[in-house]
Amino acid sequence: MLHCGSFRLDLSRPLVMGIVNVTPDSFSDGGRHLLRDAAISHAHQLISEGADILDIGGESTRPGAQAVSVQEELDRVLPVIEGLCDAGVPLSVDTFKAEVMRAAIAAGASMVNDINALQQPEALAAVVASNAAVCLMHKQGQPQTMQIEPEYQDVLHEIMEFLRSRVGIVEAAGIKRERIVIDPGFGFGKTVEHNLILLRKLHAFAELGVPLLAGLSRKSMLGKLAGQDVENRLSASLAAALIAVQRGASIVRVHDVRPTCDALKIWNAVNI
Ligand code: 7PJ
Repeated sequence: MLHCGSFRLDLSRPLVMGIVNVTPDSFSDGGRHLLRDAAISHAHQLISEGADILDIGGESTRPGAQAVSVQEELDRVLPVIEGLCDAGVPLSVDTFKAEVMRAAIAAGASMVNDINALQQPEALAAVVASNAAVCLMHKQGQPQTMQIEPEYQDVLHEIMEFLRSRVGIVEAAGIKRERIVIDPGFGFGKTVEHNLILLRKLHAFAELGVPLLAGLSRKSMLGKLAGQDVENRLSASLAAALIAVQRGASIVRVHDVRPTCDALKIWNAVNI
């Protein structure tokens, strides 16, 4: 069971986290209200398609993406969280900024998805002071430059040890294990080969004793492997999600909720 605010999520079956981007580049830039309304209606759509959790983000962290200010990020995500806080599924806020975490939790978010793994002391304090769950993700470098020349001696070992250390620190700070999820951070300062090693050896992360989240949906490694641009990566994304689940992922973070839920129904039926 994952303790996620007032929710208790049963992880005996893989869960689907649906991605809700509240960024103007994802929609035609029609202003603040249109952005909010589009995000909320997209979120309701994902819930109807079977999303178990929604991950709401106001700043793109894709390779090379532009940074946004705290105020801009708050202006984007808070109205969406407020609009969805009674939607019946736990809301995760995808942010590395402590101010955004605090405000999002106060507005009803019950999970923090931090690509920076709560390494900022104020971010750690913000989650400690709440009952929200947290996803601790590994990345190498910063989103603007992380894909330039990622380097590891032993990618699996380094990421396992980073996450082991973060789980220890976060637990010692007062966040109980039942609230912690880890994520190797596919594509965050990793070459295709690094990502493949991580996916191949994903089972190893079970040793850390906390649930694993995998985010592979539409990522460039899939584009490179399948020879598809970002609009045509559904099949590759479904294959990747199934492989991740088969190798121990408890949560998959995806754009395409309905197809992923359908694929997982087959997996579940075989794995009773
Ligand atoms: C991830 C994420 C991921 C977690 C993004 C994209 C890039 N959070 N946020 N794991 N990816 N926890 O979706 O292509 O893999 S943004």
